[in-house]
Amino acid sequence: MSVATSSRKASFDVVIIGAGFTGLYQLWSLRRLGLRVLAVDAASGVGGTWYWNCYPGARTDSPSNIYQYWFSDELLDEWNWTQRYAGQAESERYFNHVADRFELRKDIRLNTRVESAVWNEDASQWTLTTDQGDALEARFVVTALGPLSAPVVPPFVGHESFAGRMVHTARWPREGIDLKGKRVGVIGTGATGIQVIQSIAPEVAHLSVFQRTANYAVPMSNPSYGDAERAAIRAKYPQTREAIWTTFVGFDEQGETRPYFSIPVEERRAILERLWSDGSLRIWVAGFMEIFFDQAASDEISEFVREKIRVRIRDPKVAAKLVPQDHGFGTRRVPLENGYFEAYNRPNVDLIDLRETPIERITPKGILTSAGEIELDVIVLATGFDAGTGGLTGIDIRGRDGRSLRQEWKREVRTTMGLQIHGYPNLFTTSAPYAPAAAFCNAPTCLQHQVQWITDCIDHLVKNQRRVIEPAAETEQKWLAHHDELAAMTLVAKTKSWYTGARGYEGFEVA
Ligand code: NA7
Repeated sequence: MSVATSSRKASFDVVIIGAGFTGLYQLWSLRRLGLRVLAVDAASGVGGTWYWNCYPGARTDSPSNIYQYWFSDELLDEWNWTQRYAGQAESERYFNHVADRFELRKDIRLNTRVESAVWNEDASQWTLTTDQGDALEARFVVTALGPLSAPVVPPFVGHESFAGRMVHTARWPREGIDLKGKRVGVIGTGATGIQVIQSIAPEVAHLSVFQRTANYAVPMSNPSYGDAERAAIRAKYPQTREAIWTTFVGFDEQGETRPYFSIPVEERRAILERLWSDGSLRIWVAGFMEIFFDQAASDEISEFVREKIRVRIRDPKVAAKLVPQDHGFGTRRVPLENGYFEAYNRPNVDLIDLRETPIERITPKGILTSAGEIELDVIVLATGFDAGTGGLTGIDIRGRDGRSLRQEWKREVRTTMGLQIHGYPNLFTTSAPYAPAAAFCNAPTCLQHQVQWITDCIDHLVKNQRRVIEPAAETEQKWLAHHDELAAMTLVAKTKSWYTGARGYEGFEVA
């Protein structure tokens, strides 16, 4: 049961917006300080990403022994992951278990979307209004909106004219959609599109994949776990817990320390083979750091991955379209896959390369590209999210002197370490832009780190009777300059992707 809402006005020490991975942990942490805390979520269940993304094939790309909370040994002992990479249903069950186990639900208000948050200078507090008519007063606000929670629906001409069913993957109906025997089009081949495509290809009558940018992907090895495997994993929890805080992106391995080109070519190849056969993201984030910095190393490693992909696709013309050529391996988010490239060997699957034949419009019957109309019963939009910013700008946030975050971020996105924003006192943000942890980090590790920092900060303020905290403009400026200086050294910053906030950049998006 969530909090009863008979009175629409209520006061709290902290209101947390979001009851997903971050929000649940933030609620648990702040409640332990003895504070009055409320978490609010638009969904009808907890779990955030794992509540909303119930499309076919949805699964984590982080191993279950890492994609979890570390704050409770009892929880670590009692929760039994059934496989290396948990599917959406298992992840959602985990968050529901956490909410029950730690009696979090009594301080969670579901089915409630925060519409605005206004800072009151005289009272040094925030007032939040919701779509349920609440006015929630809070000294501190923590946004736990997730980096990828505001789905992007590209403004294709004729969008509303489609007579079939059109659905974004992050708004997949919880009762599912029967795709058997249907003609389905999937737009988008990021991590989500890849999972959908490989999952539905065998069941649909025909699948048309609309690809704008070809993606690298690594084959996932996803063994089931029995008691023996779980015992072995649990025995390593103390080391794992230690390791994730110290590695490059929050996984449990650091990777090669020797410079890439100091290693003989045969040995380099052998290391890449070993990393590849692990069936995980190790080859990306626990292999060679040079893929992020050194063009020559990036070229060699990218070619290794291209070879691996190419041999799995029967038709060389299709392979030429599916094998990425325009960016280096690992400069965009690398998905794991399971039979994705083989899906294109099926007679019922077609690849439409939007760089050759762009989408002109959506029609009542399907999608019209420059090569003609493709008739469809269902269009699946796997077109991603307004990453980092979308959750925050979806709320009308008014800081000191009535300034609007939405308006300010239209001009320039700014934060101080992704944790606070100048002009918005007592507002703490998680998974926000410019955090060291914003995107290029295993989210669960870095989000837990952010929650711990915010908890310590609020604890400090309360204990020391300090009412307000806000980064100074000069501090923010220094942080942004430091961030940009480091980012500019990477190949990631030179590549268009949701990491760098790029969207609709190919010039053929029909607005
Ligand atoms: P992504 O990775 O942002 O992928 C979105 C996909 O949709 C990508 O292939 C885009 O092509 C494509 N897209 C977006 N807009 C258009 C238009 N207008 N026309 C054609 N194609 C389009 O989102 P995902 O949901 O797959 O993954 C998000 C993260 O969730 C993932 O990285 C994991 O961390 C979990 P593009 O590549 O931009 O050319």
